[in-house]
Amino acid sequence: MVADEITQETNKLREEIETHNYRYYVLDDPQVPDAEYDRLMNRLKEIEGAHPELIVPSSPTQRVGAKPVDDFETVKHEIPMLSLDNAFGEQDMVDFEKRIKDRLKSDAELEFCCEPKLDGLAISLMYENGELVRGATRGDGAVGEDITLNARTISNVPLKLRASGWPQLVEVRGEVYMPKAGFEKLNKQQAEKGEKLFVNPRNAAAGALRQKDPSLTAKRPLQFCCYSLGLVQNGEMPDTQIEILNTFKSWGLKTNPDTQVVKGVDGCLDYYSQMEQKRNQLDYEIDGLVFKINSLALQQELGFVSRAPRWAIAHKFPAQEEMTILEKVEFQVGRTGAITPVARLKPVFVGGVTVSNATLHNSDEIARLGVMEGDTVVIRRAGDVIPQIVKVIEEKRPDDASEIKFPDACPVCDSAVERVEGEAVVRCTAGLFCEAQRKEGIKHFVSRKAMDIEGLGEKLIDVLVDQKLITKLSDLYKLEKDQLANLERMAEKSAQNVLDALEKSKQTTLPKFLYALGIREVGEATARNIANHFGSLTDIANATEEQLLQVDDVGPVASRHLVNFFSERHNRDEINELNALGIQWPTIEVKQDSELPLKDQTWVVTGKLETMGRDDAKARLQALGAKVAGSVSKKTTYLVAGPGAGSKLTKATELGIEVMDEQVFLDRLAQYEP
Ligand code: I6G
Repeated sequence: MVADEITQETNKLREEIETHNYRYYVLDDPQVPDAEYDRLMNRLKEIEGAHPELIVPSSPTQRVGAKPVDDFETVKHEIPMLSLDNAFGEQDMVDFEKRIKDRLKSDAELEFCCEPKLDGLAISLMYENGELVRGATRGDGAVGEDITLNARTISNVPLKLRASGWPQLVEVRGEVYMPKAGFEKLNKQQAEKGEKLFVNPRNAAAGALRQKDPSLTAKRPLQFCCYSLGLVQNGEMPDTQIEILNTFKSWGLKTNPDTQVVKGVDGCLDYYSQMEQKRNQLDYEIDGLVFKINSLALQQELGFVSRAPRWAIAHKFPAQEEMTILEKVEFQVGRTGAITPVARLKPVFVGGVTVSNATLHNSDEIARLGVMEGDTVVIRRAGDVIPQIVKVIEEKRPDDASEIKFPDACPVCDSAVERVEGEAVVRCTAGLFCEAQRKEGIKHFVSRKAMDIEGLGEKLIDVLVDQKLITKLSDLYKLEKDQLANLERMAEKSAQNVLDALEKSKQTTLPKFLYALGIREVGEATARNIANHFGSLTDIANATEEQLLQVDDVGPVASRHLVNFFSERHNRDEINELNALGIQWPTIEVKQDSELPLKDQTWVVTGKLETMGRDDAKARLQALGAKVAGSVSKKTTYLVAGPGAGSKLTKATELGIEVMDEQVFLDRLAQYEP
């Protein structure tokens, strides 16, 4: 190839890669599969390898590669990076609006630009003639640290701005953060390597950004989202906050898709309610919302007080981390015999609720935290997740703190416990002879997604097992009305309701029955896939590990548990007994992939679903032959949108794609599912 052609191909590759980055990170609408992106990147690396003279700092290959630094240089912020005042409730917001109106001596309606407040670290990015020339931390607001090399490794930070019209020098400010999924993956890797876990995504992001070796920062899943303008030289910018954000977006910088302009404090409070609902579905953590006067002219008129603007406020959500005392640790035995330590805490208000228990997972977690009974601990409750202990405040340890000893026998049945090589879990070895496992197994069997036996609540099951009225699943169907009616807090009517529910549950489906058996690693979606693949319980029970591995979603561990379960004589006898008592289901007609009803369709699921998790929805669609994609495009056939749906819903509406709510989705599934 002649030199000119090589230069042309290099430029074309860079442009294509940047466009894909923009579509992926800014528009949330990838155009090509990852493999194609990798192909372009590899080709560019190949050319640059052969022609190093063509390498420029803004090439997408040049994000990583710089050598570690000894120390970060300091950077003086020409315009200080201020902090925001906080509002902790409605009254604070009302007062905020009033202060503004008083200061402006006007009662005219105000327009606010509202954005989520990401829980990360503020940084500044300086672009000169459209090229990234400097990245800096906020530091104390006046002086920060030069983290240019690390900022360059963040995949959605443009090394070169898109479009045109940028001022000769423009400073973009925003937040570096670690998305929840990336944080969880990182902590899993840390645990596998036996290294220290990060307390929360913010700490993980802070650690990553301050690495002296940029190649380490590059390995961390950091993202950047911009929210304000700093220094501008030789150029014009729009005169409202929202237009500035839109301009940033057109330059290829990520802005928050949930940004809105609202009127007055009532609009701000509505936005707060909306985002409060949506908060747990976001794939990043936010600790509140930021409200800014939209007009820059009014912002200027309002000015600053000490170190915060008068025209902006952060309306904080209730704290997700709090300190409390771990009073004692108790051990619970689950359905599979796993013994879980549960921390009993001095009640503490965190993340909007009072928390008095937290999981400690297993003995490794206790060792990792170095926690003792009596310790002061930091509790974290993020979203609907079970509260966790993230840290021990060792300085506050009392003299009488006591070591947490893992039991060497089952706390319920006193049988031996075992710890399987390579697993962190300690299990009771007694199986269904252990009362706790029996109770949990029965509770699982009757649960809504399994046999769905209404009226047989957890307390009633505890009593039935304690009084030896049931020892195995089939005993449920042999219960008599008198036995039930004579129990405490039961009467004729409630006893009859339980019997009716038991009778009704006898007509079930194969996926539900298989799930109800409570085989380890066989969740609802897996059970459904196995049932659809084999069609009958006899075929499932006779399948080998290799045959089970053919099923979507079934790995070696699940297939081993399935084979073990069905090779136990007492399990087969119990199933026969349940069938003899009238439990039945229709056989499923096994379909080839090409016969599946949703083949050739692409679905996207967004927002919160009431009756199932998004993973379940995905598995159910896949079992019917549909492809399930992560983003909406022209190829999308249907979008299922639950409450809190955001940009995907907007996009689907724009593209004229059929959108259905959860009820319509369930009806649609019911048409096809066995
Ligand atoms: O810390 C901040 C988070 C989010 C901000 C901020 C923001 O806007 C969405 N905006 C400003 C102006 C400042 N801090 C100082």
